[in-house]
Amino acid sequence: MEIQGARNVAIAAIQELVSFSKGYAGTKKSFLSEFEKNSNLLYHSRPTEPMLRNGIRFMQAALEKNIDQNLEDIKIIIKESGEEFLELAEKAQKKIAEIGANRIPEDSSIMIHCHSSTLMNILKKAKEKNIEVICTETRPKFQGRISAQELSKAGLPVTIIVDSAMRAFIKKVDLCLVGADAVCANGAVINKIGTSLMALAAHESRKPFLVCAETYKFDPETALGTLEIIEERDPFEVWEKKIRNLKIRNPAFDATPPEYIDSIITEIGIISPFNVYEVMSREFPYIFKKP
Ligand code: RI2
Repeated sequence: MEIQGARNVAIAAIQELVSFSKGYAGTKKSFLSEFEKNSNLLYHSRPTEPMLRNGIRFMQAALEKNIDQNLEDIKIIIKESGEEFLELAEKAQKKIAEIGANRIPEDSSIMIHCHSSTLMNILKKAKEKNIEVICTETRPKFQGRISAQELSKAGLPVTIIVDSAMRAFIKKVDLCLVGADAVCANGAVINKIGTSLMALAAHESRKPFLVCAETYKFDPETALGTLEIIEERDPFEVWEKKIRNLKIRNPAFDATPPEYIDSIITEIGIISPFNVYEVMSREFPYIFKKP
C-alpha cells in the first residue's frame, strides 16, 4: 500500500531494477542470477498488475537479446531498456490525457471511482471545460478521498459520496470514468472493487462508462489461458475488530465485463473493449508467435 496505482507500482519496480543494475559490482554470472532473482520477486509482488509484468518483460527481452555482451555493456542495456519503458509510459500518459480530455463534453458531470493517476491527468486537462466530478469514497482504503483532494486542490468542483450512493447519483452525471489495473483479452477490465457495480448502474441508467488505460495494462497472458488473479487483501482493512467465527472477505479488485464498457481510452486512441485482443496481438508480437 506504500505504492498505489497500477502505473506507480510498475514504475517503482522498473526504477528498482535499473538502480540495482547500475550499482552492481560482482561478476557477470552472479549479476545474471541476481537480476533474475530480483526481477522474479518483483514480477510476482502484486498479482493483479500486468503493467508491472509487461515492464519487467520488456527489460528481460533486451537482456536476452544481448546476453553474450560483457557485464558493463549488459548493465548499460538494462539501464537503457528500463529508461525506455519509463519514457514510453510517460508519453502514453500524456497522450491519454489529451485523448481523454477531448472525449469529455463541456459542462459535464463525471463520476469516478478510486484513485487513478491516469484518470487524474485526464480530468485536470479537461478542467477548462467547466466539468464537475463526483468521487466515491472507495472502501476499504478510501482512495476516493485522495482523488477528491487532488482534484479540488487543482481547482475542480468535487463532491464525495459513499460507495453505496453510486446508483442514487449516477442519474445526475453525464458519464463515468475509471482507471484500470488490468485489461483482459476478452475486453473485461479489472479495477478497484466496486468498479463493476458502477458499470452496472451506468448501464441501467444508460450513461457512458469509459475506462482509461495505457496498452501496457493489457495482459497478454489472458489470451493464452491464464485467468487474471484478483488480489485478496488483509481483512483488517475492512474491520479492525477480530470476532470469533466471523469471516471477512476483502478482494481488492473486480472484473467488469466488456458488455458494460463503452470504450477504453488508450494512448493509441479510443478503442472498443471487443478490440482488445487485436491490439494485444499487435503490441506483444513476441507472445503471439504462431506455433
Ligand atoms: P493508475 C488502482 O489500484 C486503482 O484501481 C486505479 O483505478 C488503478 O490502480 C490504476 O491506477 P491499486 O493498484 O495506474 O492502487 O491509472 O490497488 O494510476
